[in-house]
Amino acid sequence: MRLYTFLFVLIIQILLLYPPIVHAAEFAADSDKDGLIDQQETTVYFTDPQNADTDKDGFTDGEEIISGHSPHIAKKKLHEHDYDKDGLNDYLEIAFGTSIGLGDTDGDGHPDYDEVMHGYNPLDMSPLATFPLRVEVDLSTQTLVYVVNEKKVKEFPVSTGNPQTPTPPGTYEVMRVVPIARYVGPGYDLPNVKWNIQFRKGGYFIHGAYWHNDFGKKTRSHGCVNMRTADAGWLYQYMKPGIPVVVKGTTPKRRIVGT
Ligand SMILES: [Ca+2]
Ligand SMILES: [Ca+2]
Ligand SMILES: [Ca+2]
Ligand SMILES: [Ca+2]
Repeated sequence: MRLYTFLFVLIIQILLLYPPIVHAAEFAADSDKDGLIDQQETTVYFTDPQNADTDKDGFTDGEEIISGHSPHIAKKKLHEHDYDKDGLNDYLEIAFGTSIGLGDTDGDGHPDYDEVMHGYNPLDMSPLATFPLRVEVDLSTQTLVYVVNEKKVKEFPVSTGNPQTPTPPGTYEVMRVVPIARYVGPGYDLPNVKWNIQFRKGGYFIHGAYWHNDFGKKTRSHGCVNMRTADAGWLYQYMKPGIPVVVKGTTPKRRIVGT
């Protein structure tokens, strides 16, 4: 019996040391020779592993992924297409390593989109696996971007402080969030202002602005960062004290930016 046990253990050990080569080959197989292995095609890109040019546009699936184009729709770039319609475009899905064909890649019940926007790792079921979040306001371009794990996931047009009352550049963090506020000052009284995110002492907020539509075009404020109310509402749901807010660039001398 001992000899049999010894032989059995020996065989198991040999198998563990030298797993059948066919497994490695199968794992790395690229049946249609388009540069994407079969497993990637079926679980990540949702392309046809037996057809090198899934969308029949003359470019192989591998060429399209490398050059930032959708392998599913001709003439569309990855960031212009959301194959699984989960809110994360295909470019961001690949950047975060999620499947472009599954809305909940790690199967934890939380959609990829929600996990990424709240700063949770969509490939890790642990609630402790988090990403750094940041808001960046660019005075020069009058834009605000939301950055998750060093990737720009959303961009919005904004109106920052006018040259005589500029939004001060610097690195701040969210101090508090207030759903509805009233702003009163010399010559203005603005009630029912929604989605207020304070980032600097002295009354500096990011907030919705219902009294103009110059976002991305003109500076407008006394130092706050104005957004469309809907855009501010989107950002507000992910904001909490401590999230960095970086204000960079230069306030345009003329009030008109772009067109
Ligand atoms: Ca392939
Ligand atoms: Ca193609
Ligand atoms: Ca998607
Ligand atoms: Ca998930």
